[in-house]
This record gives sequence, C-alpha cells and structure tokens, in this order.
Amino acid sequence: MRILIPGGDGYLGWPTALYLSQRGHEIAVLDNLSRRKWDEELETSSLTPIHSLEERIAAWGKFSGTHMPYFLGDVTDYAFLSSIVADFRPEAIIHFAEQRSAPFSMIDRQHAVATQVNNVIGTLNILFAIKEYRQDCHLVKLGTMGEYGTPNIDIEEGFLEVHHNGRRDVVPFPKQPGSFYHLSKVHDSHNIMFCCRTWGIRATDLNQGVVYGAVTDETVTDETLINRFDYDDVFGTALNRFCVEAAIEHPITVYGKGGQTRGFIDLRDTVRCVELACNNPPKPGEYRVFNQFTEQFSVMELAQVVRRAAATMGWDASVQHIPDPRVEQEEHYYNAKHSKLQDLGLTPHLLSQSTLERILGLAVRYRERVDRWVLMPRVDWRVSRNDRGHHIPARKSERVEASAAQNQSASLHSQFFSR
Ligand code: NAD
Ligand code: USQ
Repeated sequence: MRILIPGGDGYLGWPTALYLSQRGHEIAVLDNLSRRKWDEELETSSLTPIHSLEERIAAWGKFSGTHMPYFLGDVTDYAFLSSIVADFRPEAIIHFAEQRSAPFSMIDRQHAVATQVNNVIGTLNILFAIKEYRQDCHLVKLGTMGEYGTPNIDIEEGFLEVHHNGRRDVVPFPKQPGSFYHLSKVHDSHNIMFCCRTWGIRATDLNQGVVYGAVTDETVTDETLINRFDYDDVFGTALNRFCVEAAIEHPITVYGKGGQTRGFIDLRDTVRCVELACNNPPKPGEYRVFNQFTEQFSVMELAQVVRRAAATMGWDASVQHIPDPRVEQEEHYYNAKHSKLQDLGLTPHLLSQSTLERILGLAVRYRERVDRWVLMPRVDWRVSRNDRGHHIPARKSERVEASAAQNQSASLHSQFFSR
C-alpha cells in the first residue's frame, strides 16, 4: 500500500514509518520539523540523541534497501500538501502531524492559538486534499482518549446509543476534553465526521491513550534510527517521565492525589494498531472510531510499578505528590471500552517487568543527557500569561538565576508554585 505519513519525524510517526516500510508498504514521510523547534523553545531535547531526518532516512535506506522519500513542509500549507497528495497518490494517509502536548497548549493565548490553528487547519487541509486529489484515500487520524475526558459513566468506543423521549439514536460520545490541545482533537473529529458524511471520505479516528516505551524492532537496528524519547514537563508523558525520574534518583512526580486514570499503550502496539487500521479500511463515507489503548492505570499505580521495577534494579525510587498544575479530577470513575482493535487482531504487549526494565535501562544509558531543570511542571492551567508575558513560563535560564539569588536550599517545588 502507498502510505503518506505526515508527522513522520516524531515519536510515533518515525517508528510507524519504519515498521510499515519493513512490511513492504511504500512509505513517504512528511514533516515540517516544528517539534524539534518547540524543543529549542522549551530549552529541552529528547533523552535519546536523535539524528536529522535526512540522516535517519539515509540510514534506513542503507539498512533496508528501501527508498523512503521525505517532504519537508507544513500540512497547514495547502499548496505544498496538495501537490504531494496529487503526486504521491497515497492509498492511506496516517496523520500524526499535530502539536500534541496539553501543557504546551496551556502556556498562554499564543500557544493555545498556535495549537488549534496547527491542528485544526492541518487536518482540514488533509481532508480537502483527499477530496480534491484522492477521494478513495483512507485517512487514519491520530486522535486521543482525552477527547472524552473522565465522565462518571463507561466510555464507549466513539458512539453512544441514546434513548430520549421515546426515540433512539446513535450519537458521538460526549466530549469533555481537559486542555486546548485535547479540544483541538475534538474539533478535528467533528470536521472528519462531517467530511465523511458530506463527501464520502473514509476515515478512522484512533482515540489513543498515553503511549510509553521507546523502541521497536526497527528503531534498534542502527543507532542512527533511534527514536525520540521525551521526559520534560511539557512533552514528556507519565510513564516515560517516571522511568527517567527513577533512573536519576529524582522523586517520581505524581500530580495531586494520583487517582487520575488514563488508558495506556506500548509503542509497539501503536504501530501495530495503525497497520491494522490501514489493512482493514472503512467503507467510503464511513467515519469510525477505535479506542487505541490496551490497559488503564491511575498515575499512582504507575508510580508504584515503576518504583517496584526500579527496586529490582537496585534503586530506591521515591514518590512525591506535588500540587496538580492541571485542572483535572484527581480521583474519578474510569472504564473505557477498547475492543475493536483486538477484534481486528491486536495482541497487546501489556505492561510487564521486562518492558519497564527496558525503559529504565534506556534512561540509565542516557542519564548524562537528563536536564533536571525540565522535570518539574512549568505550566499551570490556572495561570494564563498575557501576550506581553514570557513565552514559556520560567525559562530555564531565569530559573537558574532565581535559584542562585534565593537560598540554595529552597526546594524546587516552591519555585514552581510561588508565582
Ligand atoms: P511528536 O511531537 O513526537 O510528533 C509530531 C510530528 O509532527 C513532529 O515531528 C512535528 O514536527 C510534526 N508536525 C507537527 N505539526 C506539523 C505540521 N503542521 N506540518 C508538518 N509536520 C508537523 O508527537 P507524537 O507523540 O508522535 O504524536 C503523534 C500524534 O499522535 C499526535 O497527533 C498526537 O496527538 C497523537 N497521540 C500521541 C500520544 C502520545 O502519548 N505520544 C498519545 C495519543 C495520541
Ligand atoms: N501526570 C503526573 N505526573 C507527571 C506527568 C503527568 O501525575 O509527571 C499526570 C497528569 O496530570 C495526567 C496524566 O498523568 O493526569 C497523564 O498526563 P500525560 O502528560 O502523561 O498525558 P497527557 O497530557 O494526557 O497527553 C498525552 C500525550 C497526548 C495524548 C494523551 C492521551 O501527550 O498527545 O493525546 O497523552 S490521553 O491521556 O488519553 O488523552
């Protein structure tokens, strides 16, 4: 199958491109490298030393004997995007190319606007390019479990059967997202569903949970193919961050009570789920939703499993409850359905001691690259900076100066929450 992968330089897009290429699909990668620039703005970088996209593609070509074209550009640039769709003629587009951090979208007005413009316009452009140049192309779109929020009822897989005043209908499951980022995914979903209904486009919305892990069989074949692994407060996600924290003997940062429960998925299952979606396309005009996660955990449960795994490696990891910088329920009911991908053939990699040891091992291997300054949360949902404010609250350099001026023994925590 000919597959275009916007966002193919990212944490999920890169291993997906390699995995599908290895299985004989004709892959082209598209990326504007914005994620590498956002890292610079946030004064952080991947734990793993990632190579340039050009070097990665060349290394893959050398290893696999496969030519994988790549296009540097922005999906919000319609002239650029549509020319690629017209020339490459993809049978599927796997769309990863979005700003995907909830904290990034909550920094201030500019970051909220940038997130929603990037994500909503990018997805709209892809929908228009499909309509105009490749009507039969299957859009496989990365959504998020966070679209649903944390309702006090079971979460269905996309749709809810409703009986109201003696009548029945099946409607999209109610959305209660928790950040401007998560909201952008809701807007995307509505646009995609509308285009399927109106133009007969076929689309799969993959409402994915939090991904953990760093490697796939393909990314470990050569050092140049190494995948990105975020651990900072803005782009790092819970389990990955906890492993890095344990490996450098930093307290595991549980926000609030830690009862926040989410769906989680191993990176190796992400690439497999995307393959299953591509291999089993919906009918023209069909908009379908898969809940793409394999297990649910509370943040506190995750902290404890990481702590136990670290103990078997001889480290005494501690857990620290810090005030939750987000506005979210810290204890709540959570039961989300997730059977459709397993029905298509997914055999999940459930979170195991060996997986944890692998992530902890990676963290230890690159521990010299860890910057402790980007571990504690810098973005507070309740504090919205005005347009004259800092780009990113408390830049690292400013915090270093503040720290020098203050009593050196002041805890890190008080710096972050004394604003
Ligand atoms: P990432 O930031 O590592 O990768 C995204 C890639 O898209 C980057 O390489 C970036 O440069 C590129 N990009 C962003 N905007 C672009 C644009 N306008 N034009 C071209 N390229 C652009 O993120 P990721 O973790 O790989 O996530 C990929 C997708 O999966 C996102 O849509 C995200 O919302 C979704 N998702 C991720 C997770 C997770 O835990 N990582 C969980 C659920 C859903
Ligand atoms: N959390 C902590 N400590 C930390 C980091 C996070 O307690 O050090 C908590 C958060 O408060 C939250 C939960 O862990 O309750 C998950 O946070 P996260 O940062 O791991 O994930 P999230 O912000 O939800 O976003 C990530 C990806 C996003 C994707 C989403 C899937 O960045 O792209 O959409 O996971 S989901 O969570 O299902 O919405």
